[in-house]
Amino acid sequence: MSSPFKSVPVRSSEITPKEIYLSRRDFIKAAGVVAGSMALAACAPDLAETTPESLAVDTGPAKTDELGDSANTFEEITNYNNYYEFSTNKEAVAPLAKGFTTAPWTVEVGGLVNKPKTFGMEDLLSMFTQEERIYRLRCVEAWSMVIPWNGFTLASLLKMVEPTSAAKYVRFETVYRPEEMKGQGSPFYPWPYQEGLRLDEAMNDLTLLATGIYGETMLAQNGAPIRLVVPWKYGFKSIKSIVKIELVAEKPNTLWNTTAANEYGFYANVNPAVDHPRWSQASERRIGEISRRATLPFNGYGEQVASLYEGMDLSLQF
Ligand SMILES: Nc1nc2c(c(=O)[nH]1)N[C@H]1C(S)=C(S)[C@@H](COP(=O)(O)O)O[C@H]1N2
Ligand SMILES: [Mo]
Repeated sequence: MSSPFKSVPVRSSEITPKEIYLSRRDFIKAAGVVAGSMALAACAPDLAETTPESLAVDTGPAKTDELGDSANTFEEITNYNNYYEFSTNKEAVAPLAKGFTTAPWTVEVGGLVNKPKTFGMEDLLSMFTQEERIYRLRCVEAWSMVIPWNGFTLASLLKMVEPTSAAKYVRFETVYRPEEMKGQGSPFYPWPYQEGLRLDEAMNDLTLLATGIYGETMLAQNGAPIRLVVPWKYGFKSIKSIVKIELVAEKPNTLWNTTAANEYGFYANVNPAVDHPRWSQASERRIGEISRRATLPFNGYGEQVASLYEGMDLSLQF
């Protein structure tokens, strides 16, 4: 019926700022200057006034994932986003999300657990070890990035609330705040955004609750203050701005599965052998690269997660 993940033409007024600072970044690279606010101020004082906040972030030495792929830049990660609550236009999300209220914030964890608890963001940041995880993110639309997240494992949170033996799935819910998120006025989607995982997927050590990127507090466009990251699944599983986590007995509904069940499955494991009904999933465009690269089964994380799906027909798990 509706057309999920439609590509919206980008107006030049939206492209311009990005073009400016991307080319500035190239200039900085070419000049062999370490990206940092001091260096920028010294090299390009005339442009300093228009410098987006993000450029002041010192991303430190180059980061790579375990396959040797370079992390995308902070600018790329924070200016090309899927977040339908704000916009269906990836370049428009960052400006629209500016000023979104992320504090105070609580995450209610309950359902089939012995010790339900509502956590304040401060608790989540202090009670759980925050680590860096450099993961590939593969969108179902066939673009990808490498993102250095900061966060903690979902498993550590779930262990604290003690799921009962009846709990088989985990359901996640994004904040519902249509005053601040104009996209939630769209009648085409069943708001609030919901997602779900099987309990063993949720307990896998790769599954992260992310609170930061490049060591900086998460920005609104990336799902501040806390979002899920499931790196072996298509990006839409990695739900943003979570306010509720519920342990349940039945497979939960998800926004995308409800919207177009034939296009977006519950499992949504990255699988180059199973095409989306409207496009190939065999290859992808890594943001910042010119030629396409092959998509890897389970997005390259098969060693850690393939055993979760033993006996399942993966050709059906689009
Ligand atoms: N609440 C919510 N979560 C969401 C989305 C969304 O529209 N709303 N988009 C998803 C999709 S399709 C992708 S690819 C990733 C993008 O994450 P990023 O913008 O941080 O790269 O977020 C996912 N989580
Ligand atoms: Mo996506």
